[in-house]
Amino acid sequence: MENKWKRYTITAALPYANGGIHLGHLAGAYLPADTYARYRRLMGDDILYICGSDEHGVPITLGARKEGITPQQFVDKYHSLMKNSFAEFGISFDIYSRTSNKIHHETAQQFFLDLYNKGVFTEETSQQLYDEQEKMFLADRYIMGTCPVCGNEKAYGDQCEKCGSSLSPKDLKNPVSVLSGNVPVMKETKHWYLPLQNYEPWLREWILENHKDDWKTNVYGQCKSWLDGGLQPRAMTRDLDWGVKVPLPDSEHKVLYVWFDAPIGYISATKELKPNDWEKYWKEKETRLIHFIGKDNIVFHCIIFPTILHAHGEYIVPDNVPANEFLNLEGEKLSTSRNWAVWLHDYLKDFSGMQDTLRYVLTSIAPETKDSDFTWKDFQDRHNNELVAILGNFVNRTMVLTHKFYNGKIPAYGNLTESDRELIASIKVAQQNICDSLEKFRFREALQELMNLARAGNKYLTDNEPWKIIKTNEERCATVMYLSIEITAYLAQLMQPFLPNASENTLKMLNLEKKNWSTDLKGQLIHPGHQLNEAGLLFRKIEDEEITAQVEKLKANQKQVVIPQETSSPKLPTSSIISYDDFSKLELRVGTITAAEKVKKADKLLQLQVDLDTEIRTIVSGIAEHYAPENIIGQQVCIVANLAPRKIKGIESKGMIMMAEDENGKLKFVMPSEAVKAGSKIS
Ligand code: B3M
Ligand code: ZN
Repeated sequence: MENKWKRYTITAALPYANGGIHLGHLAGAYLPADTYARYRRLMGDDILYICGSDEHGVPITLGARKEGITPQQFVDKYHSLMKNSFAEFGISFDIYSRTSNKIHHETAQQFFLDLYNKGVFTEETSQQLYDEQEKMFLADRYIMGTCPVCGNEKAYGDQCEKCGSSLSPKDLKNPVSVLSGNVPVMKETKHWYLPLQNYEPWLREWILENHKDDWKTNVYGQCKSWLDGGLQPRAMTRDLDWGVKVPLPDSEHKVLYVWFDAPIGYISATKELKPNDWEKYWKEKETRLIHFIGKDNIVFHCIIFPTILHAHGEYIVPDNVPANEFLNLEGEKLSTSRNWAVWLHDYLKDFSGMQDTLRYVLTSIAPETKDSDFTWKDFQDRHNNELVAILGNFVNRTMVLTHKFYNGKIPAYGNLTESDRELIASIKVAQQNICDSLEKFRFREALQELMNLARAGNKYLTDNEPWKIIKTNEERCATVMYLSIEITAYLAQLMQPFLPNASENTLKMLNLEKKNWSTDLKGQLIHPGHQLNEAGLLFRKIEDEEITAQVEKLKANQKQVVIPQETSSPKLPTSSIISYDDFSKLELRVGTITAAEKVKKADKLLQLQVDLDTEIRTIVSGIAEHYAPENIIGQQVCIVANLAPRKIKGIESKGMIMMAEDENGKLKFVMPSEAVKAGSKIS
């Protein structure tokens, strides 16, 4: 196939430096981008794979505030955590930079000035939400309220995570400040806006006409509904102190909007890597720009950033944005705030040396067209039943038999049968299909093709039984073994973008070098007389205990976040104030006590049954000195319903009864002023 592109600029979304990298991130952007980048390198293309930490924006300042450290300390910590996990996992970035770098601040400011000088922005003074207690404007995630589109009560000022709508703070109903919990007031302020509506005709032609057939339907569909919904001017500056300063007079407490500066981070990282010839990766028409992202970033990479690039005039725009849907975990939405996530740095500790397994599983279940689900059981099954039993087994059987029969020296082959020729043809077909699928960003399909080749190899060995015919037909046996090694050699080469470590290990066993796919991956890779190295196992089995431990860890760690931790640094000024976000984690409900009895060998404890309408809960409570069990049947109480279960005197207690203490130290039930239905929510 003729390739019209001279070079490739491949980017993966810059992750916020406010936590680690989890499996959802990997499956969404970094792994497909890595597989693609590796593929392009194998094709001999000139490529750059660019990434780095996104260190500005409200998620960062809120996170720093929560941990009681400065934003810079905060991003330093998470930038190195993420950078290290990516490196250890083997993501092959050409650069992993960060947006707090000087070169980035300068690049983003210059970009802003270029647009400003061209008269691209409109300047507007308007009323914005302001927190009087905190003395600050409430941009983006500093504000929460009800989503005007879907009614989600916990939508942020920039986006509703439930329905994906992009919002501005003023769209929210019942807005409250995340910092103080107060209802904000309106205050006047000046900002610079990108008049997106003026670029609508260009966007329509560029996306809806030119990319109708090559963009993924999920991406195209989101863009279309944005465009059909009508574009609005969008502020490119914010009243904040953390970020890239607005490079204009009288803008002391103003910074660039994080979604203005972050994508420019791709450009500054390229500059950092290639100070002398970065421009050709961003300004030449023959360069193909591809953004790998998750679906929540589509509008920014398909509408806003391209408009910025286009408005500037010197830059190319993305040729494709193969965004993925979301990865769920054990049937539930991944959530960093609930710590419902598998962290890459934990995985690397627990499954040391097993990077390829995670690559394999995440590619097999990649959320390419719809959300998909990662479960530990499925992880184990795919590893044991596919990587070990199909790929590893085939490579191992072939290596071991060749050593056994021929001391590892490739035998000369005899006449080829019809089935031999079919097998050889299937190698070519697999290679072609893998390339075709990768060109279309269909990584699942490409990996399937690779595994089908391993399956064909296994079947070939099983059908031909070289371990039997070695005694009866030496020539035939030699042909079968020769072809099996030839398939192994192709597998080793074709594995490279998907399973780089297994590929390297197999090539080592085969005593072969990596090959360029476009020029050298044809004809015979193995020749009679070639000497193999020692055989080794590609993959070990994953035991049930390892999987049970992971599931338990996931559940246990989730609890830790829910239980308020008494140890959280009392010195810090913010420790006594919790955010609305923290408060909203509590599930408080009214219940009715339906049974109560003393707990044996415990003077202070009562075991209660509490009706919550949808269920009867067992709760152990330290109130035996304050209430007699027979007097509290029918009593309405308030409970913390989502407290992690705890075993108390052998009884599993699921929740906590809220009590008020009077001046004599007596405990009294907290209850609604009038009876309400059991199970009613308290907010
Ligand atoms: N940091 C959002 C995210 O991590 C944002 C991506 C920036 S890409 C330029 O989802
Ligand atoms: Zn919504």
